[in-house]
Order: sequence, then structure tokens, then C-alpha cells
Amino acid sequence: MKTNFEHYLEEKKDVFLKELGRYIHDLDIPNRLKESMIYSLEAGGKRIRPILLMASNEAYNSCPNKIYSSAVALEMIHTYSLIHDDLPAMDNDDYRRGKLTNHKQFDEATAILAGDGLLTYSFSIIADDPNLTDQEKVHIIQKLSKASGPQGMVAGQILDMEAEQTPVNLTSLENIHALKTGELLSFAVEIGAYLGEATKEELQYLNEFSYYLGLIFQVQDDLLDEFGDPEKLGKPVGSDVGNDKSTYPKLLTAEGAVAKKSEYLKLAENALSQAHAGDSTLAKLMNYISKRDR
Ligand code: GRG
Repeated sequence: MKTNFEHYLEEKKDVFLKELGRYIHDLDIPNRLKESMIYSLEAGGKRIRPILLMASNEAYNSCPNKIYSSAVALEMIHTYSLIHDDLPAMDNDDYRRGKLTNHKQFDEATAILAGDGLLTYSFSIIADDPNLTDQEKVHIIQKLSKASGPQGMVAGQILDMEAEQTPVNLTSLENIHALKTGELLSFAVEIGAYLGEATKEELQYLNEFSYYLGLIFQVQDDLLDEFGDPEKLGKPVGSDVGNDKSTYPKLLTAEGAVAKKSEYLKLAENALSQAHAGDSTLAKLMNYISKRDR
């Protein structure tokens, strides 16, 4: 039997997919590009980022109509990053979410363009949202650009690639993950709360919460790469084990990585209560991210 929280995840996912469909299915663009963008957008995925954004908004003054453009734009940017991360020039992966990666299903040039299309379209989705004020649009676009660009996820990606050649210490590892994974999660939490009119102080604590949430997400990602079930993950495991790449289990041992995750969980929990959201669904999402098996 499903728990209330599992029902919540399903319900939010359905709402999100409906909104996503509205932005993509009627788009008048070349067929192959559209097919390739839709292929990756609809290839499954946990939809953690849009669900975090929705839950964060509900923790304050919920305003559903204002949040969907940001949730869709965010998932489009996440999807672009996965398409490009899988390319031969980067991770050279054949499978993601149990399906062929975009460049394997289509071809490399199409995959690059599908990623480019998703990235750039996401900003116009926010700019064109009639439910947002001009001030809100500028704020959201500025935050999304910073989180996903060369000061955020893209910076994390290049540091991560460099760290494959040269092992790094824990502080550098935390910085890489905060940029590569944490920034988009932070955007989700921050924008949901911002549109829900959280105070400046609450937003600051949420920022701290999201920082640890990103690290929790990543410790679990490293543990799954070593000990996870490839069936559930939809991709092979063990990619980090055979190379020099620094991971939490490699730097701290598996037990040490689990202990580090508990430390992050306590710090995140504390920040969340200071943001007056200790009893919100954000806390449940944090535990879900920490224990996820896929
Ligand atoms: C190519 C600019 C550029 C960036 C790529 C996100 C990323 C940066 C690379 C993905 C590689 C990776 C394993 C990152 C760490 C964790 C992560 C973001 C996993 C994927 O996110 P999930 O688990 O994926 O939310 P689903 O499939 O559920 O959407």
C-alpha cells in the first residue's frame, strides 16, 4: 500500500507533467528537434526539482499558478544537462533511465541541439508567463541563469571533469557538488518560497538547507553508484569505482559516507526549522532524497 507521501509525489508529478505538456506539445519547431527534446523530457525521471519547487511554495503562501513556468523551465535545464553530460565528449553513456541516451537514439548533433533548445527555451517560458510580474520574471531569470551557468552547474561540471584526472579532498568535493547539483536544487527551493512570499531571513535559511540537500543528494548518488541496483537505476553501476574519481565512499569509506550524510541531514533539518518549514513536505522530500534507491 502506498504511503501518503508516495501519493503526494505521484500527484505532484502528474500535475507537473500536464504543465510540461502544455509547453512542449504545441511548439512549432522542426520535427526532429521536437522529437529529440520530447524524448528526453518524457523519458521518466523522478522530477525531484519541480516537486521541490512546488513543495517549497506550499510551505509558505501557496500560489500554484505562478510556479509552473519556473518548474517547467528548471526541469528543461536539468534535462539539457543530462543530455550533454551523456555525450561522447563528456561521460559517453549509452543508457539513462533505462532508455538509450539522446545521442544514441538520435545522433550527436541532434542531441547537442536538443540540449541547446531546452536551455534557451526555458528562459522564454518564464519571460512569457502572464501570471508573473516583470519584477518576478527578472528575478527568476537572473537566479536560473546564475544557478545553471558558468557560476553554477556549468562550473561544477568542468571542476568535476578536472577532478577525474586529479583526486580532490573533501572540501573541493563539496564545492563541486554544491555547484553541479546543489545550485539547481537551491533554485527550486528558493523560487518556490520567493513566489510564496517567504521573508528574506527565511530565504537565507532555505539557502543553507538547500546547500546541504545538494550534498545529501550527492552522497546518496555516490553510494548508489557503488552499491545500487542497476535495474532500479536504469543504468550500469560502478562507473566511479574503476577510475581515480573522488567520491564520498572513496574519500571516507562507505560507513564514513553514511555518517557524513547523517551530519548533513542534521544541519539541513536545523536550517529548515529556522526557515519555519520544519514540518513541511520539504522535510519529507529531504528524507526521500537521502534514502532514494534510483
Ligand atoms: C553538461 C553543463 C552540463 C552539466 C551536467 C547534472 C550534471 C551536470 C551531470 C549529471 C551527472 C550526474 C550523475 C550528476 C550528479 C547527480 C545528478 C544531477 C543526477 C541526476 O539527477 P536525478 O537523479 O535524475 O534527479 P532524474 O533521472 O531523476 O531526472
